[in-house]
Amino acid sequence: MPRERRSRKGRPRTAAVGSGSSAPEQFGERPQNSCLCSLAEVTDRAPASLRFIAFEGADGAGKTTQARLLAAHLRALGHEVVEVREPGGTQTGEHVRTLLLDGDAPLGGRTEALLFAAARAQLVEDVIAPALARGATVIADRYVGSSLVYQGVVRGVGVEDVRRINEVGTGGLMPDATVLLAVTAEQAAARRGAGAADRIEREPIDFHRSVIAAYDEVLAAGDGRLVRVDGTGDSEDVAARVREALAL
Ligand code: T5A
Repeated sequence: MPRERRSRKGRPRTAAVGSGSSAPEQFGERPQNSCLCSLAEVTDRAPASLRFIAFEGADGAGKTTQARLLAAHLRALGHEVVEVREPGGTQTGEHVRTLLLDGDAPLGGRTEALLFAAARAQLVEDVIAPALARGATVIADRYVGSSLVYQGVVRGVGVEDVRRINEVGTGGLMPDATVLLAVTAEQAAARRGAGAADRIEREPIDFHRSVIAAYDEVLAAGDGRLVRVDGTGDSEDVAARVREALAL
């Protein structure tokens, strides 16, 4: 199926989701198994407390699609929903996105980490924190988990350093739930197709395999409340799994 990359990625996404969000120390640890698990297995909080939800996964895992489907579901239930995507979502963030993904200038791993965190800091200040403060629900297409995985592990900057940078950038604001869409690197590449690829999407397949392996390690270690959902199959089937896993 042909992809509409420009329309999908070309606009800042800050449409109006319901507010609670949590500092990292509030999160419980995920069980040690790596099978699909429901939120009920990792938290005793009621679904009503899910005000900040992040989608994570490989490039092409289906995050954007699922973020939109979940936002539509919550809006149909009467919630105000704010969708954000990273990097970007603010004027400054979109400039940083261009530098990170479309530029030709060499970028080291630490530079990448700092730039992603800078874009995120602006997004938290301008969009996410105000939305949560007024009671909206925020659905993020990538958040801190992406930096921990891509820069912390795969680029070799170190998870703890990247975590510290992001604690400064976000003021410790972390999602109530992080949905990890599980697909293989080959499935994600097939979904991305042969269209225009950004600087990171052009990395070889081994890079994307490392990303997937790192997600399992890093997010399972307790960075946010993790819900791992099978991302394969039809988008509507995946959306139903996401809602079931979040009890929404
Ligand atoms: N990055 C980002 C970092 O290194 N550190 C960070 O801190 C952050 C925030 C962002 C890049 O920056 C990196 C990671 C990324 O490389 P991006 O383009 O904004 O780049 O983000 P991607 O995650 O790469 O976005 P993609 O759009 O490529 O992937 P998605 O959002 O996972 O997938 P989606 O929903 O756009 O779907 C991709 C295609 O598959 C189809 C869709 O229609 C679309 O064509 N599709 C399906 N097809 C079949 N079955 C399904 N179930 C499908 N779901 C979607």
